[in-house]
Amino acid sequence: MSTKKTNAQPPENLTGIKLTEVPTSAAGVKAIQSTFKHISKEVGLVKGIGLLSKINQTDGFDCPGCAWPDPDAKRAFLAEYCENGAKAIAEEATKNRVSPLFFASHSVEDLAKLSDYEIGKKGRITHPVLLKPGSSHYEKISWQAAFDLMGRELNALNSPNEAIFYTSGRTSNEAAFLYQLFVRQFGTNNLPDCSNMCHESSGSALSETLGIGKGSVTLDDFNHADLVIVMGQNPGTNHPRMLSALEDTKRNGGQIITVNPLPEVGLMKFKNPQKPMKWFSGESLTDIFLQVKINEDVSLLKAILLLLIEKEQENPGSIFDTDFIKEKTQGLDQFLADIQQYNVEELIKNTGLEKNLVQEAADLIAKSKKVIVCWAMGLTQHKNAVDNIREIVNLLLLKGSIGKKGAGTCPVRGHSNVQGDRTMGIWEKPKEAFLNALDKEFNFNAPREHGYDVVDAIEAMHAKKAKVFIAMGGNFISATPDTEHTAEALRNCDLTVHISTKLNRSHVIHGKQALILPCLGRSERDIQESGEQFVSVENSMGVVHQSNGHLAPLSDELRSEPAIVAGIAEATLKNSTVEWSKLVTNYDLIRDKIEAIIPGFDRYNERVRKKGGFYLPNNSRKGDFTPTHTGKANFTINAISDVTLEKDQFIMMTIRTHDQYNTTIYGLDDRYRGVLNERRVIFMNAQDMVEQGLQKLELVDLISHFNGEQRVAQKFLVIPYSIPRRCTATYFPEANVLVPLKSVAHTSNTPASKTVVISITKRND
Ligand SMILES: Nc1nc2c(c(=O)[nH]1)N[C@H]1C(S)=C(S)[C@@H](COP(=O)(O)OP(=O)(O)OC[C@H]3O[C@@H](n4cnc5c(=O)[nH]c(N)nc54)[C@H](O)[C@@H]3O)O[C@H]1N2
Ligand SMILES: Nc1nc2c(c(=O)[nH]1)N[C@H]1C(S)=C(S)[C@@H](COP(=O)(O)OP(=O)(O)OC[C@H]3O[C@@H](n4cnc5c(=O)[nH]c(N)nc54)[C@H](O)[C@@H]3O)O[C@H]1N2
Ligand SMILES: [Mo]
Repeated sequence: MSTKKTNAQPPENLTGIKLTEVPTSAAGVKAIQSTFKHISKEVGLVKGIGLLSKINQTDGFDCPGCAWPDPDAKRAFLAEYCENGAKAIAEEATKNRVSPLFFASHSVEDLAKLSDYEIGKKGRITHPVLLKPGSSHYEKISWQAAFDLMGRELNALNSPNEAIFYTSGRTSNEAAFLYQLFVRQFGTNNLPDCSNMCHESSGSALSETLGIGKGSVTLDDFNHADLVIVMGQNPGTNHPRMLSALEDTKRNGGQIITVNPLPEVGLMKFKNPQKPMKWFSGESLTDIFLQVKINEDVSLLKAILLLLIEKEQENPGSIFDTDFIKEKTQGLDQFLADIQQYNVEELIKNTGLEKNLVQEAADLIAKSKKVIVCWAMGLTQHKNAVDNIREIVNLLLLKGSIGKKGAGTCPVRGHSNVQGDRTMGIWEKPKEAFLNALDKEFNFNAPREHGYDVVDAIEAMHAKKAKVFIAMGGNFISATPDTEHTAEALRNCDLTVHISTKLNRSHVIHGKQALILPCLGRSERDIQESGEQFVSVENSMGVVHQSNGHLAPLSDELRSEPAIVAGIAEATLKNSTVEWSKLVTNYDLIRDKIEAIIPGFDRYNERVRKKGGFYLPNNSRKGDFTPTHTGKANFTINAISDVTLEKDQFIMMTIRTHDQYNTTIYGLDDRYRGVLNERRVIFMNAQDMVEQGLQKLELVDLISHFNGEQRVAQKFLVIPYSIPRRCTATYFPEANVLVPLKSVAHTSNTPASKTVVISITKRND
């Protein structure tokens, strides 16, 4: 499964790189210029400004950019938007159209030759289209014919478990709830989602240790924290509005430690676009920057913990919250016994850091009473990702920093409703209580056997154990690892279906037959029989609120996601106990059903209409850990990285540029890292380059090594960068071909797309 190449990967053409100085601060004037450049190009200036004024306002729509929460009450005067939120909106509200005429003049094969950037720029899909068996072009199909085809194919399977139903995290609560209900009435739990590749490791670690798979903090906690530690996250690009919260922490006297192999510009200096008068203060957000080696966070945390334990032993009760530990936790003795076996010096050596810097960080943590730890993909996408997060919990438990103001866990979610989709039951391993409630309300027997997650779904399709693939949003081929292997898996299917807003690579890497069903985006009005509807979403901090589209739909043919699910369900299920069409006439009816089944949604329709929405219950926020398997918060024993590099091997992390939203490529620049007009680059330590005999902008191939297998990605340009020795970085999706499908995090099964072992070879051309 390796070097064979098809057109599943983006083409290997270079686009004309320009290198600039790495900027010294994020946001500011350049961000505003970039915002207006993207909206005027994609949407038009007047309509674009109208749109910006509605993002994240209480009467507006939820920004599809990320899951960072909005302030509970006070919202910025002009808008709660950021440069990258504006780009996300511009992408969705684009003037460009992919119509049946477009498909008539572009074959699937021709489209596959385009880069993801070029494919995305073709625009929004206007009509349902079908690719018939053996055909070269998609052609128009009626909605009913599309639903009937899906019903026929699904019912022809030997077992419901031969179908896979993927979800990406933009799907609203209402659509997600109907979707999982349909899938379970059809008879399977095959509900993989983007979360499997994202924060699954956080969910696994937090449920085990604290009894809830979600974070504990609210936005207001950032005003009260003594210390915020930001690990494995690049908020300047991926959650720009988080920088305002970090600014609040600093204004209130708190401090910030950043742990990252890269000095990400946004965390170093930030110019709040909402406060231009303050741009000249030039204050740095980060107080202590720990430039850790990739996947050495457990070593770092253990070193810090040992330094803290030493101090605590000198003066018991001075560093740790002994009352909290006694009352609320279990497992301390085993944890202490285990960690004492490690040697601080060796741990620090693993991290690549200077001891005095680690000591400085430990001293700051020692004196802080209220600590928040934030993290994202830099911690969740490694083989020992779950250990990373469990070790963070150990630290917070020792400090008594969970369940009180100004302290707690903050896994920063990606997609704007990825957390809500899970709450709605998009999960291949549903809880018994949830299934019981579904059975009772809808009078059927939901399947109990666990379904496939993303990695298992790919294996099942590859082994021809699954034959129909349906995706509610997302871009499966470009988001998943092992591109060529995954492409073979999709091509094995009898039918692939994508419910999408925009054209993407997954539409052209298809099964024997393929459907694209175009849906409304967040920014568009959703009119059903009873009138205009709103949907609801849950942000990273468990606030459920409404999202109202304001634009006229770009085509009369578009349907809402709930309406599409209802159409598929009616064409597929015989004698369903659910009144699918009726539920879609008025989304209040869907919300009533959600309220009947999922705890925390009482008076859903009333409370979601309140400005700013409502908080879902969260046991760890209240310091109640009774839902864990021991009834207490659990200390855990965690392993340090076991990756060993042979001579001439490097660790590679796959990260995002400032100009992309996952697989949607807004542009070819990574302004904050000084790379313009090129995505096929590899960042390397300058000394490593010397040792390898590589020059700046040298053209190389990358080869990944896993269990004796090799995978190759051709034509990358080497860029010297501030990154620890033996560590490298490339962008996804271009580097996904190198990520082995079977290289996953234990427990969460998340692809280890930030620990890829590679070697680098010069090209002769
Ligand atoms: N504009 C924009 N916004 C987005 C997205 C987008 O693509 N574009 N994607 C959304 C989604 S779905 C998600 S999940 C989030 C992703 O948000 P992030 O997690 O911030 O995204 P990545 O680019 O994957 O960045 C990972 C960061 O972790 C660091 N890192 C990598 N490996 C390690 C490690 O071993 N240890 C430590 N300490 N750090 C490490 C990298 O240097 C990088 O700074 O953003 C969401 N928001
Ligand atoms: N190597 C590597 N791989 C990774 C990652 C990484 O860091 N490194 N990150 C992983 C992470 S964190 C994630 S979350 C996944 C993302 O995986 P996905 O969620 O599958 O991918 P996206 O790129 O977010 O999906 C974009 C597509 O969604 C569709 N879309 C946009 N808005 C809507 C909408 O409102 N409704 C519907 N139905 N469709 C819509 C559009 O057609 C668009 O092309 O990728 C993962 N893959
Ligand atoms: Mo994500």
